[in-house]
Amino acid sequence: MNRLFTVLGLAFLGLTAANCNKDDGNGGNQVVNLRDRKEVRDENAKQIEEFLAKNYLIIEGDNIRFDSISNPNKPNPNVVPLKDDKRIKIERQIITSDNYEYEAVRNPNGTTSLKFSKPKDELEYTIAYFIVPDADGNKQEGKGDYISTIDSVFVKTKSYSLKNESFDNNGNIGGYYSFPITLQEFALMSQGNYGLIPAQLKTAERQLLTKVKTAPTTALGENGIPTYEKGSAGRIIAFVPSGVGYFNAGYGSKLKAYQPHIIDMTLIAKRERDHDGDGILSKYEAKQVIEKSSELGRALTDDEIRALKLTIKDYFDFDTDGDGVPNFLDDDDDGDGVLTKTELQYKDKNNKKAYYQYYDPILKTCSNVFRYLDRACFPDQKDGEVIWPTKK
Ligand SMILES: [Ca+2]
Ligand SMILES: [Ca+2]
Ligand SMILES: [Ca+2]
Repeated sequence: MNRLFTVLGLAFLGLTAANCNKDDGNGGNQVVNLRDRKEVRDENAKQIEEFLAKNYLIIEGDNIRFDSISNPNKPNPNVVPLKDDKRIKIERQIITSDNYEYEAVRNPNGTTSLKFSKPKDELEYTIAYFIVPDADGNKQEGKGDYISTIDSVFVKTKSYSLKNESFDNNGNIGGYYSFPITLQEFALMSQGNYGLIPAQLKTAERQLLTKVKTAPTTALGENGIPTYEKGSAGRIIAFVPSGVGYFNAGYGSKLKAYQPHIIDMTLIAKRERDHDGDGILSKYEAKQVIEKSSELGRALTDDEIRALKLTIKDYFDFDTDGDGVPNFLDDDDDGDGVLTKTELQYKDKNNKKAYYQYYDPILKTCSNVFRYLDRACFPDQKDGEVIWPTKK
């Protein structure tokens, strides 16, 4: 039986961690009573459509903003509402919340694992968005790579209320965001090193980032600031209902509770993760990816993974041993007590430790299932050597 951490310090950590996943806004204002999510969603949908009909887009080089048609700061008779603006194409994407929350649980063997629970909000939300054009009218889709929903990202953000008031931005440089926390980050946090834990974007924000690509190359300039060719990073503006944004928390004095927000995001770079440190990149630890790779006998390319249209739910749903910890966060995927990393390991011809790739047919040691996913496939140990059974 797993039991919850009872050590006071660690319980506090768990709380802090869970709070990171919630709609806590951190604007410092009072969190108001919860309203019905569906009612708020429908109200927000109307507010966003109204915004698109009553506001217009101002492009001044890199500076993109909106203003009200009926009450503009600088009256201009030639403006068209956002919904009719030919310079952009407003598209819509239906999403559901991917706010998985976690708690730390102690295993019988004294180790700690993270138990995740499904998002409580299962409503579908429609997100209006557009890819931001540059000064020449070209869509800034990004010239680098698409991201997987579980990659960490380096993004420049600016957030606005529907009154066109900016309430948050992360500066000229951008910031590093990650979801969910990796086991290594969790360990750091448990030691009190919060400074090294990346921030999280709101659920709608991180899902919408999959619409654009990173800059093709980024270099670290002075002071560790990533530099990239102007216009080469993907840039997207999304209109976010509060249910998949700040919800009842709002943000500071400018974003009231239950109000939608607008986010302008520039996707600069991504970082692929191995959340559980088992030697398999998280992007591969989804059922559909493993199955296809098993069939082809090779790793899937990023394009092939993208074609599978995986959401973060697909990653959370893949739990081979059914212990509540998805494979991408589980360092022993089949729960046989042998770490996945050990199951991938072999000695090369120089007697050095080496690792098979996750799709290597040689890992079908006992059956047609890779041995790190087959609980019945268990090695012997002889004189400190791991000895695998031979296929029947
Ligand atoms: Ca992994
Ligand atoms: Ca794993
Ligand atoms: Ca195992």
